[in-house]
Amino acid sequence: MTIKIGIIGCGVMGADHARILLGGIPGARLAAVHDADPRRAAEVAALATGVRMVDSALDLIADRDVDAALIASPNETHAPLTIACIEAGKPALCEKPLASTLEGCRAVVAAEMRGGRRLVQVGFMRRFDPGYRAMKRSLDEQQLGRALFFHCVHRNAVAPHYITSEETIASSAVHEMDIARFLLGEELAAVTVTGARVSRHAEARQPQFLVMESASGVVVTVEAFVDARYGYDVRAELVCEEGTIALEPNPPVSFRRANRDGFDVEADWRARFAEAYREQMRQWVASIETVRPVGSSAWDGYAASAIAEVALKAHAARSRMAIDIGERPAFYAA
Ligand code: ISE
Repeated sequence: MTIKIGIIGCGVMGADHARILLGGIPGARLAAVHDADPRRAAEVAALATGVRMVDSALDLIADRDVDAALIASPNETHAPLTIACIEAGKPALCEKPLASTLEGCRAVVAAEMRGGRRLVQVGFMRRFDPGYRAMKRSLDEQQLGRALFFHCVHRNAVAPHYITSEETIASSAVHEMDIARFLLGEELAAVTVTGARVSRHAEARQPQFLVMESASGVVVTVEAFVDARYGYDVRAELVCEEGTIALEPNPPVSFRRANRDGFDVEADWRARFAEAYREQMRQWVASIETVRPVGSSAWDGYAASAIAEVALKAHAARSRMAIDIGERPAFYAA
């Protein structure tokens, strides 16, 4: 059986997802696309034959020739479109964030539970990155003993002007909130946020430093900086009782030229996480066939946004804040 996928939103991420699908994902085919700007939709539709353009997002979800939807439209549309997929009984892979407000996240969770079927995956792609997965394996198998610290660096080289100090937390550091919950297999219980002085290259936003504490006492640190001038840079090191495990930079080749030895880095995250995005798509498609959900659930999407919201309060109040996202419903049991 071939799953016919419709993509809503043909901007940077939607177009990237389309290319991944067209590059060959077993059991799936790109069937339809929609974008509020028809020119962008046309550009993506033209990447292959047999990809239809559909006039509205809701029509795409209702389309009899679309089995599942990938939502990569603006953040404010994520919750209503994901709920429309749930009501149509169709699986949805929604880009992060699950919703632009916490109420929106809760509404998606409530709609999915009402429907009685897990249909939603949130696009926190790092859960499919080979490096993070190796860390997870070593933790789960207790190869290095229990975790003590999880140190993270998240530097973006390019960021549009609307990425403020707050967005640095809500849009960038939110990835570390999700991956920390995933790796540690437990909730985050408190957060403190300190801003560094602003970079001379971006005077309107402060680089942020977050210290989060897990329920069992692991300390998670995150440097979130959107104006690194040298390329996209994500690092992570897990410090355990009997050893450490760290992400290696992922390009498998290094160059020697002009008396220097090293590797190239890209300006944004798509190249760094290319394998994770591909694997996310592959496993999402496979999960539709097997009816076994993978990746971040709607509950995880809600959890990441709820933690980010507390971090924003801690940032404003300049004090440590407790995090309480509530009890995970049995419906979302791992
Ligand atoms: C995007 O989801 C990422 O993966 C980046 O690392 C992040 O910093 C950016 O703000 C996101 O939109």
